[in-house]
Amino acid sequence: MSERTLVLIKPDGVARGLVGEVVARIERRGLKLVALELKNVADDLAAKHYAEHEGKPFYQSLLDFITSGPLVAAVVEGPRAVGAFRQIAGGTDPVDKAAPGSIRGDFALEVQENIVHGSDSAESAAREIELWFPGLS
Ligand code: DAT
Ligand code: MG
Repeated sequence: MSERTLVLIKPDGVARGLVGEVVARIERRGLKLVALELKNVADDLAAKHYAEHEGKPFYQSLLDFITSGPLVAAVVEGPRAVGAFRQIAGGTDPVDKAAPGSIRGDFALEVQENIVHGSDSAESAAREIELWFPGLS
């Protein structure tokens, strides 16, 4: 059974020229792009996207980072797409949690500047896809 997930290539990934690299890894795994857009993110979209982290010490810094430059938002589809992309991305902390061979394990050193976002569940994916690509069929 196919599912969808929301992927962001965050401003650090775009600035470092890693869009093609990330897209290649998604496609190589067999996942399909069903939407893809380069965007400058408004404060209110950033706040809605990261609403679960409101009140945490890193929240404001996270919003400043995600709105700091263009990012790429994408909807990715395939069997177990949510888990498959989280696996490709690697754990949140690029050094302590992301394995070498994952996007974060190969390209990142800091927790905040960790290149990509992927939805963490089917429910989060549905919410995030509606936020970033309203009305996508
Ligand atoms: P993930 O992006 O792996 O789903 P998350 O949802 O827990 O991780 O956190 C969202 C983002 O917030 C994460 O990609 C980087 C940042 N972040 C998380 N924990 C952090 C921390 N302790 N210090 C600084 N930034 C953090
Ligand atoms: Mg998350």
